[in-house]
Amino acid sequence: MPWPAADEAVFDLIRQEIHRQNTTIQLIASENFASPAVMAATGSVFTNKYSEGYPGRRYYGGNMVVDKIEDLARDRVCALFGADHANVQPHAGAIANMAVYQALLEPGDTVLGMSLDHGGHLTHGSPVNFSGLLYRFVSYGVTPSDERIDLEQLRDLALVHRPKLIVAGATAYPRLIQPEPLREIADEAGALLMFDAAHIAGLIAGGAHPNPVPFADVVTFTTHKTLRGPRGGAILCRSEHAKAIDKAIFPGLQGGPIDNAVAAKAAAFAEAATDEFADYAARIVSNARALASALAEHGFRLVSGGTDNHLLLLDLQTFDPDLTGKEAQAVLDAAGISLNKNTVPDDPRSPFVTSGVRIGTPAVTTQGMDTDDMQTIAELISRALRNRSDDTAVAAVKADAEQLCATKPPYLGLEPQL
Ligand code: DSN
Repeated sequence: MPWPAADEAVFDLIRQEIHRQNTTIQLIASENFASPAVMAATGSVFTNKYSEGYPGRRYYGGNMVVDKIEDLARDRVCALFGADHANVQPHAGAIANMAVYQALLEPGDTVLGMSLDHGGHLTHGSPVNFSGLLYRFVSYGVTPSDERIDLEQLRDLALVHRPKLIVAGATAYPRLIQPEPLREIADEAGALLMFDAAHIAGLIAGGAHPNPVPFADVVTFTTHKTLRGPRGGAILCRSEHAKAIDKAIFPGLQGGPIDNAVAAKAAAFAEAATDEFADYAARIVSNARALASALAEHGFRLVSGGTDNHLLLLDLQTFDPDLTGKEAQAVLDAAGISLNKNTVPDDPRSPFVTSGVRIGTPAVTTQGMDTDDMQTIAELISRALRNRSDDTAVAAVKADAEQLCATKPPYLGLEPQL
């Protein structure tokens, strides 16, 4: 076939990104390194197919193989989490959440969600997001004393506002979320319960965190975070909601599914069902705990005092009142450590500046780093931030970060493929 020659401009940038991922430390809590099987499925010929509809009910021809891959993905994810029904077509977590709202709510309905600055997500009712614009969200948060979800406040709000839906789940909350008390509150208030498990889906699949599926009406998640699959979303629900959820995704919100992503999701769901993955999920948590204690020893304050999951939130205000999350992120980028600025509960600074940073261990755990490496990473973070006005000191941290990564590079020898 007369294919065009490899596009060197694009391939050169792919090589640069492979180099960046191999030589710097990836601590963004929502990122991971996908496996060769997931990468191969993502880059497969399923990218060429259009398949609006669902297996056995498509609008276009030629979907005999696509039907099998989507059925495989649905069966595998239902078995993984013990769910009645799955929709594996959402292009992203935000669209999965949007579909649940479209399926279960009318515009203007009242919903309870965790506020963004206490660890929630934009789609949990932020006023600048479709969720806050279309629905009447009421926010719950964490207690000022222990910075854990304030279940008493949540219950009071639920009984006063009588929401149609309670949204659980978070993007920057370092503690375990027990689904059972949330179900009890939802039942008491006559509300449905949605659990957004985007961040912790891999921890749940690996048995490190409780499974919300038996307690929630609907569970949404992304497949690329702790679950270590391709970019995308998925929805699990009780059978009674299956029709409405499927209809909300297609034709409600999306056209054709991204079938190469569906194939890669199927690959990731099989990987997540293995004993090796359960061991991986446990190591994500033990690494996060080790990193949290080491950072505390270096003088950082941890929101809620530590972590039970894959992430920790550093409140920089006591470490150095002049250091913003924005500056810390920039300094650490220069030092070969990638993480993100993040608001801390009741942050006096804006979400673009912030007083904290969020740090996650899913990616470094995938590349084989252990609790000793977490001590090293804590030392590198501390050294870079303490010496942030000294370019030579920051460059020395970058060299040390590169040396650490060289012991466990995630993508050794990887080359872009034609
Ligand atoms: N961007 C994701 C995260 O980092 O948590 C949430 O959508």
